[in-house]
Amino acid sequence: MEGDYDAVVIGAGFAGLYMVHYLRDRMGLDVQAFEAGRGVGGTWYWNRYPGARCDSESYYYCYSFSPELEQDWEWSSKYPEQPEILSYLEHVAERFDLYRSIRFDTRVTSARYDETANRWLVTTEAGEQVAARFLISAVGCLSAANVPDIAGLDSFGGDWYHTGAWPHDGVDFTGKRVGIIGTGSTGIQATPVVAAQAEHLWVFQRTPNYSIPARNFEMSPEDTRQIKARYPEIRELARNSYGGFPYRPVDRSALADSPEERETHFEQLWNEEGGFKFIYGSYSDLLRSEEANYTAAEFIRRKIREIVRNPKVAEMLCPTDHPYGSKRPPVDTNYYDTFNRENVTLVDLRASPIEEITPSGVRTRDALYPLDIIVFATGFDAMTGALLRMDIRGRNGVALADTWAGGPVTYLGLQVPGFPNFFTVTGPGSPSVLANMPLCIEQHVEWIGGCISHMAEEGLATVEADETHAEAWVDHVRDAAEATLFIKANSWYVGANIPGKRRVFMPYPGGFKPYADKCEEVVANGYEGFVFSTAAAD
Ligand code: N01
Repeated sequence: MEGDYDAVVIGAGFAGLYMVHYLRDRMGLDVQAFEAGRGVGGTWYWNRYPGARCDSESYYYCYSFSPELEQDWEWSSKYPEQPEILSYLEHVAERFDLYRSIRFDTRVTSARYDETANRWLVTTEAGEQVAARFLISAVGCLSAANVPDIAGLDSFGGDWYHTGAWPHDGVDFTGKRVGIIGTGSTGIQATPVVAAQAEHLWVFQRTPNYSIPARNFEMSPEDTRQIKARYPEIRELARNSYGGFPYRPVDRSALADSPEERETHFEQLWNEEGGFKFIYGSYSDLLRSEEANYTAAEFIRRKIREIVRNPKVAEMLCPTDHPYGSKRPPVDTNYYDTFNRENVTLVDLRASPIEEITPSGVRTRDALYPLDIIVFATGFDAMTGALLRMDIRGRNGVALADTWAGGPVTYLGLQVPGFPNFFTVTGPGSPSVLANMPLCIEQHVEWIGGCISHMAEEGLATVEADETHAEAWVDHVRDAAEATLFIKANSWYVGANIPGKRRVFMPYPGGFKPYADKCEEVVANGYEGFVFSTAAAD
């Protein structure tokens, strides 16, 4: 055994960094974090693909726990690029002296709960083993890259990359024939940037997507000054909102406006605001009413037809098989316009699916596309993938993979029955990916810290989600999802992108504020739904 800690944290992205800071510096615990990457940053460490940038606005896609940090850090633009967000996280790690508590280049492969000792035994890829009383997963919701199992990939004579494991030295597309597979948020960000470099780009599209222009801009000193002066109000707005975004709540149905009024409103959002305001700051029922949603979807389809000059290509780009926003809405810079370039071709995989990858390129049912580089923008085994790639075993050696065989079971996305003293930051069943991630992370970290403090004050040895409460929570998440249009799409929210994955709606769609209120209510009711013990094996 190479260490015995109060807590082991897995991951050093937004979640892991704050978890380490909170437990170590605010609570005085002995904490060790493990991180598979060579540096901090999590998703912002791995996703270095061209065009990678945040599609939430910088002024709220950041920590709120330190007013000094908030005031000191300067964001260059509304939607900063990946290197800038990574610098921010490196700055946080340095500023709060977190590096000394993180072991890098160290992948956790298994964690087993030893009931007699009340310890989690955590093993790394190199075979090192440490013990800890608390095990906290901060592995992120979108960190297990999904490279589709396409016949012949091994035989490909060119280079291929997954966007979520991008080479640190970058990739030079100059003079290359490039294929991008996937048109989710990532593919949509990468396409215009790769197109500007490559000799020719083929975009392999299985499902067309609704993308909203980012309308990015440089932050002027005056923008920054105003935001910094308003931070308490901005954070308050975010904490009291559905999505964790600091937008004024809109209480109007899209159907309450006349078609002309709606058009004016959508035009203003599309042309001036851009980004998530189109969905979260426009009308209150876009994700609840098919009729209301249709008005937004039609508006976007009209825009696509206006922008893309070739009517056939425009039609191929128009989504028709799912409501707007039922898949995570992408935000772009010049995505649709890129299909007006001579060197870009859209390939419709619905009409002609990929059959194999050959030494020279991608073969669909109808054609062979000779390529030098293939970019897989094919997403992630979301929410459960990174957890299940580790062998996590709770009481009686039961594997998390078995407990979750029918889909993830958690109470509030925080704990799993049968896995004492194991917490998941933004686990399945929490708002996480449906809301502003840094805010969701802070709320979870502080809740977990509060729970551990409570245990110390009361002399409690273990905490564990009660099975009945966890099952009721899973039912509640499902019911909440069924009241929305989210379930109308084959998205990664339901695991549809991973062949064989059980179809379960994983994030909590009831809203950040109601969720945070529920977490507080649980505490006020003596941690209702959590079971504590004073001795480990009672
Ligand atoms: O992944 P995705 P992503 N053959 O799963 C296609 C976050 N993010 O990396 O829709 C052919 O959304 C798949 O097709 P289909 C954000 O939360 C944040 O783009 O399944 N195609 C789809 O088009 C986002 O939602 C930022 O039919 C295949 C694409 O690949 C999440 O990450 C930036 C295929 C995958 O889309 C994931 O986005 C970027 C196959 N076998 C991403 N398998 C920020 O700025 C999959 N596809 C914060």
